[in-house]
Amino acid sequence: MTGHFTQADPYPWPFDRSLFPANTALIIIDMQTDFCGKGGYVDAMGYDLSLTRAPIAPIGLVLNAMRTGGYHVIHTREGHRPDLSDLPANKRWRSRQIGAGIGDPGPCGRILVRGEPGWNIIPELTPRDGEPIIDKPGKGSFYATDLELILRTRGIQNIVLTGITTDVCVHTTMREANDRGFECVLLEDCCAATDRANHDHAIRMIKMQGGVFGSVSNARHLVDAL
Ligand code: C5J
Repeated sequence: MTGHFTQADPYPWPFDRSLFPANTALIIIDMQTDFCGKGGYVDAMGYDLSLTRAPIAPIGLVLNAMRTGGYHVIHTREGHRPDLSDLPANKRWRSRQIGAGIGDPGPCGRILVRGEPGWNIIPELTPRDGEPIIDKPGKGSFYATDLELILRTRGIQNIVLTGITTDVCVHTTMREANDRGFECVLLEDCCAATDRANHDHAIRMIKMQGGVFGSVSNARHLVDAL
């Protein structure tokens, strides 16, 4: 086999074996205190933080390798304006049903509000100068953001997806990217859900139909390929 690619399932990725720094971006989704830190949104909902913290170290390995190799690195943060003008009423209502009202005060400040301590990206994965940070009000990283403009302007075709949560923001972003013609791989040990079975099912969904949303790999395979 020739070209540049990583081992992945159900097909070696990317499909055209064009894995190069200029056309490939690592996207790290929502590695914020609200999703994996004590006192944040996920903690307030009562979910197991050890699940959403598990990808921190593997993402760190991939981030280091991709920075060293000169690949594009992009971070995202889920959060809302302090006046909550971009927070749909149903999203707020649902979050309050589970005791973690978005916009309400908590141990890490107002939950999922821009500028609050809980909204920050965790120190282990702090963005570097020059790495774009996409602030998004929704689950997908394309909706109501300039992510697509940044990717197209930079000539990026291949996207390596990491972050939390596998079944919500990562999956939504992968689907949005796939529909726009981007070639995606999800690194399974660099993602996690608030429920292990949901993570596993989300991975399984990607692999259907010959890779309906792309392919699935892991940190070791990707780092070996770079
Ligand atoms: C969720 C996310 N799960 N980052 N957000 O509400 O996946």
